[in-house]
Amino acid sequence: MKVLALILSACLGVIAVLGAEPLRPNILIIFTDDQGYADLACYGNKKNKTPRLDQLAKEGTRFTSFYSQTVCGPSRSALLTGRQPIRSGGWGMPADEITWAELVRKAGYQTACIGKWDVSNRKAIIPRMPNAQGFDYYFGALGANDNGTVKFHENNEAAGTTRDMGSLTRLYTDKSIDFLKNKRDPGKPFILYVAHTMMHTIIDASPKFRGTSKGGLYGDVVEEFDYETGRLLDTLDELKLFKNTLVIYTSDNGPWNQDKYTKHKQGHPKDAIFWGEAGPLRNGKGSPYEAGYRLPCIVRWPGKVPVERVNDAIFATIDFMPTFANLCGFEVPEDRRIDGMDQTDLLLGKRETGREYFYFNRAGVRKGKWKYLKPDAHFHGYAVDDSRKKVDELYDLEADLGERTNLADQHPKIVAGLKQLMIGIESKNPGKKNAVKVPGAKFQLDYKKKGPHDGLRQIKATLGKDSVVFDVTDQFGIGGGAISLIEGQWPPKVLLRIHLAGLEGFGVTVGDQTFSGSYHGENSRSRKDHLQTRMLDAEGNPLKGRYLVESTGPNSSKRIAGYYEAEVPQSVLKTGTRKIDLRWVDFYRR
Ligand SMILES: [Ca+2]
Repeated sequence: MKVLALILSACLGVIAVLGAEPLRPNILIIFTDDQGYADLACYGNKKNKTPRLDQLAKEGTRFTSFYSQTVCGPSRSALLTGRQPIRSGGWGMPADEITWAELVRKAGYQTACIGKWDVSNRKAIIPRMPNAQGFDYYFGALGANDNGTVKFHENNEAAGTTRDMGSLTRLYTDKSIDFLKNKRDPGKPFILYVAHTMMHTIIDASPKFRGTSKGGLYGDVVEEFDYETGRLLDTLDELKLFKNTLVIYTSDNGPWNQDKYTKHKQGHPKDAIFWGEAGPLRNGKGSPYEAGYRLPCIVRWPGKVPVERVNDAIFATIDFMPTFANLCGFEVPEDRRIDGMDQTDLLLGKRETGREYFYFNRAGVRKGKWKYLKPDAHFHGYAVDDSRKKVDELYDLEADLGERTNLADQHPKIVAGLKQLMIGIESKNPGKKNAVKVPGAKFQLDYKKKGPHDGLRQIKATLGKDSVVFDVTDQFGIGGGAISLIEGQWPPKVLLRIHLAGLEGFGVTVGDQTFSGSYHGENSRSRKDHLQTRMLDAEGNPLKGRYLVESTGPNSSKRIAGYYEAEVPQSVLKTGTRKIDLRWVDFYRR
């Protein structure tokens, strides 16, 4: 029976490994420019008709707490690298940033970028252009279109100029279709990243759409984008790529809806309405209020992503890197801080929760329902809200999505906690200048000071070259504590050593996953939440049995020097979580 159990558990182990094989879908990212949270009918717009994107939402999941960034360049460096713009550089993204395109290409994918690049300072600097940053094929404009002109590049070569802004949505769609039909290698999965120039100033629609919507020229542009996106989706059907293609539609930042911006901008077609919709959200592009960052996001993957689902979990473009790593089968870079987390389970409907927090560039942070903005929160000039007092701001986004009632004075502890969280996020990234060097890490160790009993209780950290060991001692035997990473990144090996005589209860919570290292009997390894825990002597040699106690007579026993050891799975640490919570119970507690 014992042998059978062993074979069974070995088989389960094999099945688990097979189950973890990457799914390797094709991925199509459709990224609009400056399109607001509420520009689409399925996000509440009453004027614009967007049947194709509304249909896409029915065929997949519509996210309602999805965050990009607040302006173009930073939004793109964050999307491409999984790193906050304070690390990934925005318009000035350095050549040594690592994009998911570089990594997925090494994992056997073909990659293409069509449209607006905007992370090479709008210049033709070859090491910072798409081909050098992981894309096998590129066609588009390196910068924006503020002056009504766009210069194209095909791969690294200049490829003409246009002043016909109304032609761009169709052109980029045609180029995307051409990639799928004529340039794609059918032997490889692909990621196609389509970054439209519309609805960025100078807006325009093609003659077929101009003057046709109820939303003025801006509405025409939105409706043309919807139509062209439909044409691209039809191509997936036509090429039988519908089923195995994960489609992600979102926008780079919030809409134009500020007088300072829209009323002074020159050069639009006569009588153009230059105003996007943010629905219930405050402010717009360039602002750290919700309308600057929170964008529509629709994800479709037939048979995988739940249909007709609306989900309010916190999800962000920075999460694409670790999510693609899981789906496509590559490792995220370990020599630098990655801010994103793997959202595969959220996409696949295996969980409904997302990020614990989201950081607003040099402005604030949201954790759960609470959003904090610091007094000198960064706003781009046109987004400065003159009615804003420069004080700590705290909003309850569940009760007050429009960020109207500042609760900072009522909740000083929450404000203090969010400020502390921001300090951790904004801490210097030691890996950036010297990417080869493994950065140092700093931890904050907290244990429950007040328990039902007194006694020594502590957590000690020992940082090695590629590892960190946390030694937990507890004189009484029942306790808990937390390990927080406040600087740097988790080393490749994170070990917990619990110095108790008989570890009876042992819980480890990392992010939103809880593991049990408790004794579960022989079949413990088949438990999904099992954390393998070994019993070792003082020299680190494995010991058999269950307790660090040996019998010395009928009624006497003595303690064996040693400890219990468990390794925290890297898979959960890679999700970007920065905290490990611990609980322990000693069988021999006093
Ligand atoms: Ca933009």
